[in-house]
Amino acid sequence: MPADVPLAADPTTASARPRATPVLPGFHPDPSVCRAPGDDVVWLATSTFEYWPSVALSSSSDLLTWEARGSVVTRPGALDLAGVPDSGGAYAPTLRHGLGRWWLVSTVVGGDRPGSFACTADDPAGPWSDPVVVEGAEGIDPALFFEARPGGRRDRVWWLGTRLRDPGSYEGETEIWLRELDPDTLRLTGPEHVVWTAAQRGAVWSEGPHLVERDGWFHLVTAEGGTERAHAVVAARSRAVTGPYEVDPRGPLLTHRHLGQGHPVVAVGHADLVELPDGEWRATVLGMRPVGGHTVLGRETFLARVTWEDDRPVVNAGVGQLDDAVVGHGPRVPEARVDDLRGSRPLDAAWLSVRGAPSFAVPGSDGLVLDGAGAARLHDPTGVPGFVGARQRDHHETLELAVTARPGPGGAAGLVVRQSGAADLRVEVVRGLDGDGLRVRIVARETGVDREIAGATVEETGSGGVEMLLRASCRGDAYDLVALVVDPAGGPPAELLRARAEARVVSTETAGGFVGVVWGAAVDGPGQLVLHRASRTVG
Ligand code: 6LW
Repeated sequence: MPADVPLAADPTTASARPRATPVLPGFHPDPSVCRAPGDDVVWLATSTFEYWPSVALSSSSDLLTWEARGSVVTRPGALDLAGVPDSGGAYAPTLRHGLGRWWLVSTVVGGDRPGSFACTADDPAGPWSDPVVVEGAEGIDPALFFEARPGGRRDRVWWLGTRLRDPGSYEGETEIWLRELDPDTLRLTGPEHVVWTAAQRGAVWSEGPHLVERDGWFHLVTAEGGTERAHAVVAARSRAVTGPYEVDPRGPLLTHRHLGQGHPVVAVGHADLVELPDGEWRATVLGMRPVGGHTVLGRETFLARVTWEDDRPVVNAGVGQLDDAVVGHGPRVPEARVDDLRGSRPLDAAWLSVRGAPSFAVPGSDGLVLDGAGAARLHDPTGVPGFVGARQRDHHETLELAVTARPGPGGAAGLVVRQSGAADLRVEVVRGLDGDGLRVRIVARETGVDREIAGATVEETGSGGVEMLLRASCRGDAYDLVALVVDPAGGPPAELLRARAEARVVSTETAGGFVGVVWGAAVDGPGQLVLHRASRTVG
């Protein structure tokens, strides 16, 4: 057959096309996975960047269904996120068990007190120690490895990090270094070993390094290519922790960069490996699911199977890409959540704030009271804005807030679909600087510039504000934004305003950064917002 005759589409291949859905949908990047010896439960940590509390934890016994288990850093003030920019803050963590304890290491990037830190806990469910800064731990993406000494005691602790090469021979050239860590003083000790630059010549950003020991080999699993479309997981191995590491000659362990931008899951990389009680191995990795070229959910956590051939890891053997069938995962619809905040109920662990604890949000009998007097303005680049939100988890999901909005002069209060301080969609009630009258408006904020797409005046009710239902429904490539006025007489709420905004506005591709949409309630400037109820439904 001449080479230029197009091959007929193979229907079996088309219908059997691998499908991959995240095991942790929505903003769950940089997964690090760990199981304590003898334990059936597996724990996973993901980065939280500028959001508070810092470093999210989840647990699972089958690695397919995960339960949110709070965060590592929860004590207000324990980690200084003041001044961290969007997508600064707590970067890629590593979660490990060693010396009879749990360890979590990560790095604060940007802000007043950047640097890598370590926390420990007897139980990963907490309490965790406050973070301790590890002096001299340069760069980002720290990892730990507990090496057995000749007598068998696994008490030699290695700290791995990744940093820009100085001088580098090209932009984005990085190196992975390791040094011993004194587990009592949390100080680095002994000589430094630079063990790795990149698998592929010219590759940028060797990062997310993790060390795994198996049958006398130390396997270095690391990402490269940058966390976007060229992301990849690569492997190397050595007979000694300190190297030399020999690159896996079979090429990347896992990547989707060769599958084209139209593939449903892109940017696949940043793996961590775990051995299960039955001797099977799994990898957690991050990936992105763009719709029409735009990603609103950020980087999500996926699962893959790892087998070993000739003492080298293989990911999803026979398939070579993420595929639910390999790990027995089926697409799952995130469950609906209703947070009824009346009766002085506090927010649960699914709720996040920006750059610090939400001291401006106080539980009250009528709902959670967000008071603008105690918060920075919504788009303030350094302070803690009056915003609380939860991760958007699905491309087809609705957030509905039942609120009483009482903005003061020049203030706003309402619903925010937040990708960053420069990119959001809002349905908000505003009061002019003269203090007279309320307006409801729908705003798309792009590159730091607000654009009102719909607006209407609204009657103030007796409480000095207005009771409303505010709704954002993601429909894949767009959001429907709706404001309804609640009838004080108990009749059905009346729709006041509705507009459609492109999801592009709050996508990673437009806004940049490493997070996904976190949506919720905000007070911006003088005034209050009482959040009575927040519901998240998928479909
Ligand atoms: C993370 C690193 C990375 O620490 O970006 O590009 C950082 N890759 O692995 C944020 O996830």
